[in-house]
Amino acid sequence: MSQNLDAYWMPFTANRQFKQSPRLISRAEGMYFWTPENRQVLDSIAGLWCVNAGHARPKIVEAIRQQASEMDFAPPFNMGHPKQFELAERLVQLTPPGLNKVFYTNSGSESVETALKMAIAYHRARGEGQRTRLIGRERGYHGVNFGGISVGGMVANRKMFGSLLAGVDHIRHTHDPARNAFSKGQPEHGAELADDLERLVALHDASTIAAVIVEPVAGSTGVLLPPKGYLERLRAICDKHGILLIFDEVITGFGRLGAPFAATHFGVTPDLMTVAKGLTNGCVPMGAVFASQKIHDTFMNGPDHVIEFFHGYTYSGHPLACAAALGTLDTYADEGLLTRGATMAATFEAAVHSLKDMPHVVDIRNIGLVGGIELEPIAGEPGKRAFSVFLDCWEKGLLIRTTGDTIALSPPLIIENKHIDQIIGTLSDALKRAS
Ligand code: PXG
Repeated sequence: MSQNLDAYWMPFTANRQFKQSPRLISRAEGMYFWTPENRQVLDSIAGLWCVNAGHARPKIVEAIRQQASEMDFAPPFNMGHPKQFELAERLVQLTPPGLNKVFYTNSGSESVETALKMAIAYHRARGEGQRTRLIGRERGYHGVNFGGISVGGMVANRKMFGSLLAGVDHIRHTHDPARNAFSKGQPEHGAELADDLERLVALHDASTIAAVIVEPVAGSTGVLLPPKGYLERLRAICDKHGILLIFDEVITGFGRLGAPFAATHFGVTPDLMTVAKGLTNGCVPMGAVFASQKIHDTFMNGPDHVIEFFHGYTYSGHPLACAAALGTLDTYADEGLLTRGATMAATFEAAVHSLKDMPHVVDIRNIGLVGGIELEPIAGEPGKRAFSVFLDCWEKGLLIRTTGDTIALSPPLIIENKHIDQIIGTLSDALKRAS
């Protein structure tokens, strides 16, 4: 390796391990990456749950190219550019009914901060300024900014960073392998875990709680599905107590479950929804918060010339991101990708569950085009076994993702049967070799 790797401090990476044996990718197309040495690697994780239409799609590439030459930047405050409005109009055609306002951000983490701030400010604007408490869920992942790690529930992402936001609490997670191991799709048991919110209402009083944030399907924390009836129950408890429900759809948005959003798939509509990733097919950083008309209108109450929501980013609705998102939505529409996952789900489910009897496998979970394969950890060395499978697959031309000892699969929605066969074949060989 002639390139100097010293200066770059890599995110969420074991830097020293990486720099001893670097893994570089330098080109991508369709379902594949290529290394600088031109070795082909199948992408079974859509980059990082984001390249839902596959890599280097012509309409997206062209949209970015054109926009870069037409207008590079437009100030987002007090000024607008046509594509911001066009994109918002297109997006609200896809969102569940009622979520018809779009606020732009640049990442999932920023979407989460924006939604949390909106929730608190909304209650204040309607005269319930004491509703400031935010409720997350154990094992939740909501990005890496302070609000997100405060409501998040992954200990490694929290413990190094001090006391975090005050006034946050967590409901229990829904992972219950004793009752639900090897469930296909939504597990049978655990709807009653939503009642844990009632416990926190009894403890803190509903009048202090602004919002609850959950991932409809948790990805980063190991592919955790909502038990049947759980999300409906959470929605009902929020309604009963005037608490806003926020769905973090950064991973589940844009076709991952076989419907445009998890909210669409499960038939449960939140008050606020956070997205990013698949919004631009991962091509240009962008996120968004979808808000209900009611929340939006509550802010529109002061004098006309006064800013209603003191929040926004220099790059909110960046022209390149808007162009990429429009090219992405065109590609999704042309190829029916936002529902293709539903067509492929049964084949994908059977393939993922065929790994059941492989060495070390203790649970398999799936929904739409998401698969989670959980391995028994090596005693005293959590994460090491799954990471060794990751390295083995990489050597054999397959990119997977691991979190703890769970292998997560989330392929581009253009996946075909031959790719599924390659993923399962490579993975099963690696599992047989894993110590
Ligand atoms: N919310 C959810 C539900 C996410 O999955 C974020 C927020 C933050 O998005 P940004 O764009 O700020 O990274 C995410 C991000 C993994 C993995 O391995 C997943 C994410 C990020 C890094 C790793 O599963 N999701």
